[in-house]
Formats: sequence, C-alpha cells, structure tokens
Amino acid sequence: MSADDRRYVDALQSVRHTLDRFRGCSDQEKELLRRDLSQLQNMETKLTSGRVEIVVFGEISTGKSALINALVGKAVTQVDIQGGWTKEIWHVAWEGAGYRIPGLADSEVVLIDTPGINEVGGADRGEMAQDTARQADVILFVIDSDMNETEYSALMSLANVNKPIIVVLNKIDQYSPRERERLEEILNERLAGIIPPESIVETAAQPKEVEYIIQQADGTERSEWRTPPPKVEDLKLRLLEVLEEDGLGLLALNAAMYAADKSDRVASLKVKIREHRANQTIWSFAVVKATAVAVNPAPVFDVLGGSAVDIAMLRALAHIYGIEMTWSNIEKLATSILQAAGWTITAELGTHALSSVVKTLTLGWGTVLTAVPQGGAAGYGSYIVGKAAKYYFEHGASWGDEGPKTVVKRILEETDKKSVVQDLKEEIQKKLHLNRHSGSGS
Ligand SMILES: Nc1nc2c(ncn2[C@@H]2O[C@H](COP(=O)(O)OP(=O)(O)OP(=O)(O)O)[C@@H](O)[C@H]2O)c(=O)[nH]1
Ligand SMILES: [Mg+2]
Repeated sequence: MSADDRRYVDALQSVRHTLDRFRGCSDQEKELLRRDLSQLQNMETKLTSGRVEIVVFGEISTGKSALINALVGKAVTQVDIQGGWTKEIWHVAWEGAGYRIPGLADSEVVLIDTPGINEVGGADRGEMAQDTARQADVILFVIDSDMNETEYSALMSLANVNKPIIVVLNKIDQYSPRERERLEEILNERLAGIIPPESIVETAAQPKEVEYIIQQADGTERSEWRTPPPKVEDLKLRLLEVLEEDGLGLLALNAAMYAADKSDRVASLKVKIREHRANQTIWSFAVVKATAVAVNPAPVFDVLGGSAVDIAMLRALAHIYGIEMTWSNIEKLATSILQAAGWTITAELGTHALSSVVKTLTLGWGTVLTAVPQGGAAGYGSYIVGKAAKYYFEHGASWGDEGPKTVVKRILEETDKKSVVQDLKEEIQKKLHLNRHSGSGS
C-alpha cells in the first residue's frame, strides 16, 4: 500500500469533509466544538505527514514511562517509584523505530506517554487518555502482574475501538521462571479471543539492580550491584511486525473512523442546541401568551386563525430550524395545527373570550388574578401549538407519514398538562408582581 492508495485518499477526504462541516457551524456551536475541531485538525496533520502514534496505556506504576525510555534508548521521560508520576500526556519521536510509511517522506513514529488509568482524582486525565487512545494507531497496554478489574475493563473498552493492541507484561525480572510461566498461562486464558497470543509480550523496561558475587583472583569474594540492561526486544519486534503488515492502512482506517466519530458529534450537538433553543422559544412565547391573556381585558386573539403570539412563535421556530416560510404559510401551519387539535386546544385558547367579559365587569388586581387560570390555560394552548410546530420543523417542514392529527394527539398525551399550567401560572404571577412594583414606583 502506498500514499496514493484508495483507502488513504478516502480517509483524507473524509477528514477534510468533516473539517468543512465544522466550518459551517454557528459561533455557538464552534465554541462548544473547539476541542473537537483542534483534534481533527491534528488528525489531518497526522495523516498527511504520516505520523504513526503508539500510545502507552496502563495502570499507575506499571512502568509505562520506563518502557518509553527503554524503546527510545535514553531517559526521555521521568520514571519514579511514586505512583501517579506522569501527569501529562506527551509525545516523543522514536527515531530508532526503524519504520516509516512508504511514500511519505516526513513519516515518523511517536510514542505517547499517559498518566495511569486509575490515577487518584484523575477522572479528567482518564478521559484525556481515552481521547488519546482514540487518536493513536497502536495501543500498548502495560501491566505488571495478572490483570485486575480496572485494567480488564479499560482493556475491553479499548478493544472495541478496532485497532491493534499489544499487551505488555512488564517487570518480568521480578518473577521466577515458574511464576512467569504461570502468568503467561493466566493471561493467555483471560485474553483468549480478545488479544492474539503473539500480541502478549514480556518486557523488563527497567530491571531492578541485582547483586553479583565476583570471585577475585586472590580467591576472596566481592559483591557488586549492577543494573541489567532493559529487555524490550520482543516488543520492538512485535511492533515492527504490526506496522510493516499495513502501517498506512492502520493510519487511514483510524483517521476515517475518527472523522466519522467527530462528524456524528457535530450532528448531535447541532440537534441538541436546536432542541434547547426551540424549547426555550416555545416556553417564552407560552409565557407571553399566558400573561397577555391574564391581563388584557379586550379579546385580541383571533382564535381559529392562530393568535399573533402563536404566529410569531412559529416564525421564530422556523428560523431556528433554518426553514424559510412566508407569513401566509406560517398562518396556514398554525391553522392546521389548531384544526388538528380540534376542540381540545381551541377551547384552551378560547377561554380568554369568556374571562375577558368577567374582567371588564370589575377593575383592579383582584380581577386580574382571577384571570390567572385562564392565562395558564391559554399559555398551555400555545405550548402545544409550539411543540407540534417543532415536530413539523424537525422533520424538514413535514408531518411525515403521520399527519398533524396523530402528532398533536401524541403531544397532548405526552404532556403533563397540570404541571405546565401550574408553571405558567407561576410565571404570570411573577410578571404581575413585577408590574405592580413598577407601577407604584412611577
Ligand atoms: N523491577 C522492575 N521495575 C520496573 C520496571 N519498569 C519500571 N519499573 C519501576 O516501576 C516504577 C514505576 O515506573 P514508571 O515508568 O514511572 O511507571 P509509570 O507506569 O510511568 O507510572 P506513572 O507515570 O506513575 O503512572 C519505577 O520505580 C520503575 O523503576 C521493570 O521492568 N522491572
Ligand atoms: Mg509514567
């Protein structure tokens, strides 16, 4: 496979296509997606330059940093007996990797060190590490004994991501030959069907010092502590095998999956933001309607044609969903919803006609307060109209297979009328209260 390979070209295209989707977002969406965008840009650079990323993952103190040092051949990262030593995710170029993606001159292999997966108070870091694993091409999962529950479940979620994982049993110098054999057995059994046996390798990234007894020429003995060299050859070989098999293919598949995931995120965020804005809009118009009906003694609403407030609400909703509609079409939509709702909400909207008569009979705040329930009911009518219109816009200005009647009926069934009306009444009272104060102040 070379750089003009179909899979590579397709992957690059899907990354760029997703980047375009980001560019088409509103400012609010861009703000919320800032991190995703920079990650995706990073992925583009990674793909064009041919940067192969190997992420080192595992519990604290299993020797992840030591392993990177051993692979690179010098102390590039800090190792410490204290758990939780590595706090940041960071990259180091592995010059002696002996692999380069064919056809990409700048191609390099980098190793990525991460904090331990069970770092105390490291929930955020844990998530960052997961993100890093999603971007990486190969995962080294480092353990230093049989796996515990945390390790096993972390490994399982990584195994879902569909990229090569090499399980590294480190600190092998700590075990006797018999213990090693036993550990190999246990791990092979545990990981059967998840990690192929050739991808379970043993290392001693930073073996402990051992005491050598040296026989001197004069027959006396002397002891000396020496640190044996790291033992990571098996891991190097396995890594090269994995990369040489299809390095560019890995890179391409990984980038394409990553872009698809980001693209889904853009789509679902857009839906969420719209949903939120639409619900807010419906609620604030319902409150306006409720308050207007409660305080206005004159019958100003043309019920069957949809009130001015309802029309304005539908227009605002259409705008949120990016749908162009003329006034007359909006009016028609309002009418069709009201007709679909039949008597049920027409009655809610109509209650003000009766109450306005009551209200004009006497004057003063007491009268207005009796109109609060009517206001609540009228607001509820608008609320239902708004919800139905939202459905219509969500489905690309269409009622789908269902027709407005079924949709409105379902919305009525699903809405907790009592609590909506109660909330509206509270809103009305709050507003009246404010008005009273401003009235006495002037
Ligand atoms: N005996 C033995 N000890 C090792 C080996 N590799 C690492 N260690 C020791 O294990 C301890 C932790 O090593 P690190 O490389 O800092 O471990 P880490 O996984 O990076 O730890 P955190 O960054 O804290 O998550 C250190 O004291 C190392 O000397 C090994 O192969 N054998
Ligand atoms: Mg470390």
